[in-house]
Amino acid sequence: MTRHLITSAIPYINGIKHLGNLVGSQLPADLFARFQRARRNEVLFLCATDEHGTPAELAAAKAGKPVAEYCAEMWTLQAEIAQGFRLSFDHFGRSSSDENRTLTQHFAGRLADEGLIEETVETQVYSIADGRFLPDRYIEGTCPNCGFESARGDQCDNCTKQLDPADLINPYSTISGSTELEPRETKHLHLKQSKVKDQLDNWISSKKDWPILTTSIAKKWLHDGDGLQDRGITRDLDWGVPVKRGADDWPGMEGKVFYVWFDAPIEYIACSQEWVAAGKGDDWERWWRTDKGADDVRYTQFMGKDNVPFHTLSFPATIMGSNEPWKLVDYIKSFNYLNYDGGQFSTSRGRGVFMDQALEILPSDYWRWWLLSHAPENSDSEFTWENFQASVNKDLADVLGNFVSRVTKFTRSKFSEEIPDGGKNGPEEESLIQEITTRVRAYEGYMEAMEIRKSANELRAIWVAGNEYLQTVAPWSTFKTAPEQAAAQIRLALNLIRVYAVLSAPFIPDASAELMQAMQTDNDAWPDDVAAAMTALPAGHAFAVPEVTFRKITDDEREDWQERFSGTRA
Ligand code: B3M
Ligand code: ZN
Repeated sequence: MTRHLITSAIPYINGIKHLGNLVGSQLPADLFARFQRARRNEVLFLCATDEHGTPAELAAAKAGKPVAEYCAEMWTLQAEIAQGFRLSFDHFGRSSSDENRTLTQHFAGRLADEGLIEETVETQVYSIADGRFLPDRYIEGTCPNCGFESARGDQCDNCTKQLDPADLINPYSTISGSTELEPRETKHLHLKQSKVKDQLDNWISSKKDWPILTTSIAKKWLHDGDGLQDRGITRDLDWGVPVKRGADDWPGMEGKVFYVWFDAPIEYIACSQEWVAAGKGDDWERWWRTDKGADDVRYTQFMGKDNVPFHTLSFPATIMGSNEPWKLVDYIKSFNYLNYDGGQFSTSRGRGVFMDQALEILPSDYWRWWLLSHAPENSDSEFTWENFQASVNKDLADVLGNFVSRVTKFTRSKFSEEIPDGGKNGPEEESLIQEITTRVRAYEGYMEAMEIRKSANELRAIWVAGNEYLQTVAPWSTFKTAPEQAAAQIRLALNLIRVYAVLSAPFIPDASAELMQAMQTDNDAWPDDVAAAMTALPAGHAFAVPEVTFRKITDDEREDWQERFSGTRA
């Protein structure tokens, strides 16, 4: 049994995420967690909200609420929507937790003790109109790297380069729009990432199996231009983790907070402490401390490509620099972007389908299937309503749904609502078992490797094999001349429904649960031996004909939704 620690990038608290966000981190992480649990491995799957920094402050100001109150409300909302999508986190934490505050201050203290923190008096952009400094998202301008016109002060959304507000060309305040900005001096802490550069470089070079998307981004920021830059890890903001050196005050840093990207990844660890505090687990150290057994843990992170620099460089620099036995990530699965109907999903412009809206129009399985089977792994991919309708109608309704419905209804009409006895497997049955065995082994391999599209393709092929078998042996015809043989065919097909439920559960958990219920079994054992799995439900075992497992999306609905989601969200 392997122990899997799995984290998804923690979504910013400011508002509800769109489907592009979902498919880039939380959803594939959930797929992997569910698969590992199904294989009977021990899993700790964590996610949280990222509550600090300018995104939270700006959104709270816009909502006219105190930021703490805004965050508490949005956490509840995000947790509900995550539940709606059946994201099976063992804990959904908050980066504003006491645990994260203490741990973040602890790391800063350790880094300072190791000589990796430099106190600098630096020049920051001050807005005269707003009467304050403008860190990160409080300032926008043209990206010096790619020319994108609304690059934020901390990162360019277009080319992913990490930026400093002072780098921006034609900068303006996002609070007031004012361009009346001036440089002013302020004291800050810098993390001397350059001192751990070689260690980071060796570590990343040793990860031969990582996706190219992950390593290429990491190597780029390690070696391009001036190489790895030291990073400012504090901000002139009110909201965030107060700057302290462990439990001690940090002279000269009063009234400042840590940069959101310093404390956010530390929340992965703090979240496991919150999980214990919530009474859901009793030992977080065996997941995170290599001196407490975490050497055996396999740690996988899921994230969109824009988050890769922080997870391959900044956070590992914190961990390595602390010189304490913390677990480092073993594998980083990163994603390209999902586009929306000829353009980009955009939170700021409200463009695309957002998680709450998606659940209002269709059950989560429909979205899970489409998003995962079209995950932007090797390149950006695009959501179109035509494609969504076609995939759902074909894969879910025509292939899987139709198989289940034909088999169960035929059995009920010609036999009874029990698995029929008599007959035995012939060459057609043996060849189906062989094909499914080959495909299940391939499916396991892809799932283990987090090759999501390939996994979905293989699962679809497993569903198709059942349909083709049914078409070939045609039990409805066999029944007329050789009812015993029809009984054997049907017994196999009914057992296949249970196998489908088990294999499909990581992708479509609700439908799988319905199928298990229809087959009146809680035997969710993985088909390690497919031939044996095909006899798990014996003759005489009762079942029920399930309600329509998947319905089709009509052309009218498609047109209606396309129209409804073409503009910007109110
Ligand atoms: N909140 C960015 C994002 O939601 C950021 C991820 C933090 S992961 C530690 O894409
Ligand atoms: Zn750029």
